Amino acid sequence: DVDKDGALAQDFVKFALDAGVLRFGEFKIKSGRLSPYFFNAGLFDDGAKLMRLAEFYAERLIASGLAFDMIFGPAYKGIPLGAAVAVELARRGHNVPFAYNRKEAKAHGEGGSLVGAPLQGRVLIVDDVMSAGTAVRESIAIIRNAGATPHAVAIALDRQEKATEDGQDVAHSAVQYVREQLGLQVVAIATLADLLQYLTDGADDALGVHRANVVAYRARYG
Ligand code: OMP
Repeated sequence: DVDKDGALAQDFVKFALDAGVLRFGEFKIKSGRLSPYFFNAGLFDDGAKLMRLAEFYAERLIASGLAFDMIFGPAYKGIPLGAAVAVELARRGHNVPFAYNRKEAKAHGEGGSLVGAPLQGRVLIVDDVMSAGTAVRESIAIIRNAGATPHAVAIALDRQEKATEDGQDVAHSAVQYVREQLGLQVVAIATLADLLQYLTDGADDALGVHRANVVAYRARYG
């Protein structure tokens, strides 16, 4: 349902802007690109915001009809996201196992770098943002090494940017690469196109001034 998806995406963009999660300015992002906007999921920083965020992911996931066996939240930001989404899905009658990783392997106690349910079956990665696709490739490697199947990725924002390989921009988008080359489904609450739509339709003139910068950025890296 394209209309319903579009409405959800517009609600989400508004929510992220109101929460200060989505901001305009000049930001150097992980790939080295200089971006006129940044999405900082760490600023979903109270219970109500996390609950609402999880509702958006759950809504999208259920509407997509995606089937999966468990959730993996990659350290660090994917951990609270994956946990919140697992709770919200369970509340809606879809209880699935949840796991996450540590960045540093622990030598004592339970040991290892994976925590929670054993990684097995079709794994849904829950993360914040996809830009050039580096973070998701790391999660895919962790899941494969554990003998499970990386099946899909749920993200809040798809920045719709070109992927990089060895630091070089390549022709395909990161999401295209993940879908077509790696065979994973990608479910995003909102995309850069949704953000641009919001900036175009918005009554708020203060936001309108950012539109040109975002359009220029998309022309270069989109
Ligand atoms: P890629 O690994 O290039 O796909 O970038 C995704 C990661 O970059 C995210 O998991 C974040 O750690 C970080 N990021 C953001 O959080 N928000 C943004 O708007 C942009 C980035 C980024 O650095 O590309």
